[in-house]
Amino acid sequence: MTSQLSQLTERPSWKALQSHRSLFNEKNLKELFAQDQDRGKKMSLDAIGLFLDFSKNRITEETVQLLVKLAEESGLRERIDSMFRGDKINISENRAVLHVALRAPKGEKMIVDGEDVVPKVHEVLERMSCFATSIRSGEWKGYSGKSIKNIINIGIGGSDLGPVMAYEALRFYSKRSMNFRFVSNVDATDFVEATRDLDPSETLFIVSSKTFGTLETLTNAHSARDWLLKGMGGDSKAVAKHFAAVSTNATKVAEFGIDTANMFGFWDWVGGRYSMDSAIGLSTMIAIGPEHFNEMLAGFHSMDEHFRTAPFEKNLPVLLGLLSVWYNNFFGAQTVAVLPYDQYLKRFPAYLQQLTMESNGKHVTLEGTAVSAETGPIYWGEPGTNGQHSFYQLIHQGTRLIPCDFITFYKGLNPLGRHHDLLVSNVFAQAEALAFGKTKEQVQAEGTPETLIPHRVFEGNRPSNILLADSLTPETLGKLVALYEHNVFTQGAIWGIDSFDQWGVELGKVLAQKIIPELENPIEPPLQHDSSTNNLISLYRKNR
Ligand code: G6Q
Repeated sequence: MTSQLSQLTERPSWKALQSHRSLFNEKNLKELFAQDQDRGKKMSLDAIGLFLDFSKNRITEETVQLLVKLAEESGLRERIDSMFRGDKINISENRAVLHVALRAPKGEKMIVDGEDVVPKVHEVLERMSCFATSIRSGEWKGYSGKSIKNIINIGIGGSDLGPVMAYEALRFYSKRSMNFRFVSNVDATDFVEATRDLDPSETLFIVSSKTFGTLETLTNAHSARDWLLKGMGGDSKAVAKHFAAVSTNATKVAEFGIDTANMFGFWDWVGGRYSMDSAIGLSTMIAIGPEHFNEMLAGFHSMDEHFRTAPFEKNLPVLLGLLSVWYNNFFGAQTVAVLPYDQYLKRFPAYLQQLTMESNGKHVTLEGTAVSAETGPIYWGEPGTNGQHSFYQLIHQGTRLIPCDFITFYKGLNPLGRHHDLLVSNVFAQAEALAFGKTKEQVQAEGTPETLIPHRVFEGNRPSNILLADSLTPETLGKLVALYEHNVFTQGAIWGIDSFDQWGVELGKVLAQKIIPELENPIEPPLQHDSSTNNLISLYRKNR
């Protein structure tokens, strides 16, 4: 399918967009708004309980039409259908990409290699549900007969960022009598700080690793076992009551000594960074309970259905993806800031960093040839209003173009005096300031001394999207995550890359395996790296 496509930059819509782009050298957002009094309402979209105002973008209706045409000429429709059909669209790993099956309701069919995978998904969900319920109710006892109060998820990358983000995002719904912690880094500090005040007899570790072969996770899991056994009198039978595993690799789980009755599986068609709604979400389910977890899955599913069925010009993830392509490829913007105005979403930008950059940080097309345009923009952000007092300066008055996604809610989960109105007023004010700025004349009229005027001018014309939802529920979180998953998919489809592999993380891993014995060897090893690496290894050996 993709091989029949012409090269990206040769597509008629790409060329049309290139010439259309020059319109925005003359017209800024202020003028575009002046031209059409209804622009704010017209350029917004209300779908499945999310409201997107995309009017403050450097676009006209024609831009949207051309971008949609680009999506069509890039085969986006076919790629969406292909993903939902279970085709092996992760070509470099020869795998289907079917995270959408993780949230398919019972009875729906999704086929991988001729097999309907939905029943398997629900079987695992039911087992997770029973396990989570027995932990939450106190029925599950640790080895010394005490109930579990502390859950520690050990995992890294896709087996960590989703669970941490979801726990923080849904903390409002979590069982407050329990503690939830997350250990990912191979730096011992992570493990030591997470466990220092905990009683092993009340602690359950969930070792989350798709492969069960990841250096960081296995190192932390071994330290966890040592810590547990030390605290429980050294009886290795304690492991069965204090360890669960989430993995695709039962053999390795058993080798580690975890009872496979406490193992929850998933499948190779779930990418790590697309797995927070699989068994990798076990800590989330224990925190918020199976019912809320199911609501989250329903949220994911409604976004999947919207993505699969809505026409591109009314499709939230498609629109967001196309806007990213627009700035990335036609304005040279290198980043996208994601700015959630909700403290519970404080780890959402970190989660999105992996989702977006591991997916679309690619330099070759599906055919293995160099991509003809820039790919994956850098995603970053912090929750509002904190960012306003640090890096927003650069967004408002710096020399770079940084499109922003603001996310906020009509209702805060912790109503307290005027807080929520103040919070939301800041979202609207920031987007307004970015778009319309402040002219020299306005600054002058304020009586500003002549020499300070240039410093106080805001050029404006800085684009942003505003996403609004009712409140941060599990269902809304599911919708938001799926929104960005499919946004990433859309961008990847335009560039014609494999958004589902991650070969870029391999080289460093391999080199570290060579360096580990060179650091640990009691006898000075012969070093055959470059002169910098050799010197650093020698220095470390001398000074550690
Ligand atoms: C995600 C990546 C990566 C992965 C981690 C952990 O898409 O594949 O971040 O999740 O390397 O891998 P394991 O779950 O196999 O330990």
